Amino acid sequence: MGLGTEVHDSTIQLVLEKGKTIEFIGPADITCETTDAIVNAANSSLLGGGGVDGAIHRAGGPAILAECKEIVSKIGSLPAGKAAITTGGRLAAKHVIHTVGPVYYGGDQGEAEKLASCHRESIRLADEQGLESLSFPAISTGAFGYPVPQAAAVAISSTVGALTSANHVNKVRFVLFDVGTFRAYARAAEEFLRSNSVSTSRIEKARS
Ligand code: AR6
Repeated sequence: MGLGTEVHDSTIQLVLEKGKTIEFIGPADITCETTDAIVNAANSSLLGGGGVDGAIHRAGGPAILAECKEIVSKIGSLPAGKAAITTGGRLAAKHVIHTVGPVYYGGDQGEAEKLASCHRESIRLADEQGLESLSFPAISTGAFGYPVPQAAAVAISSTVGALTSANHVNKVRFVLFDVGTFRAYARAAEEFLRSNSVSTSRIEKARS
């Protein structure tokens, strides 16, 4: 396993096969991202809320909520682990992928599988639309109470799997709002490399 280390302030990159990358940045605001899509940590109503959901609707404007309402009128509500796509409205990102993380009830209520599904379904949906890049927040780790180190491990392993089988998506960014969350995701990325024999993967750290 090649382990490249170059230092980058608050940015680390996990390099997978075929040059596909997973980047971790923070502290940073996902509403400023210029990836093709950003992922929203929504709730099943799709009608907005606090945290990153509130920030995305505020920054992107009413076009996002209008499309969310259309989706809800067709499907009723979006279950945990599923994803749906709308315009990005006024955001730099053209699309928002809304996914619903699990509420954390202690870890034995299928939370990890639902959180993994959020990442797989979001990447699959982006790939179906021919998108090449998307950014995730730390889904479920705010109001939904998922412990950050555990959420990070699930997010990373499911993202590596989905990104490896994607045809169009080649870059995933985790945009972490506070330094503690950034560090936990960075540690989980290093731990993932140590415990998985993904022979061509490596981590690069660089100072920008
Ligand atoms: N950019 C990036 N990350 C952010 C931002 C931002 N602008 N703002 C907050 N975060 P949460 P959840 C981080 O609570 O736990 C909402 O009301 C935040 O620091 O937004 O999945 C929804 O409507 C934390 O690390 O999402 C749902 O009802 C992470 O985003 C519910 O909360 C997730 O925190 C979803 O809860």
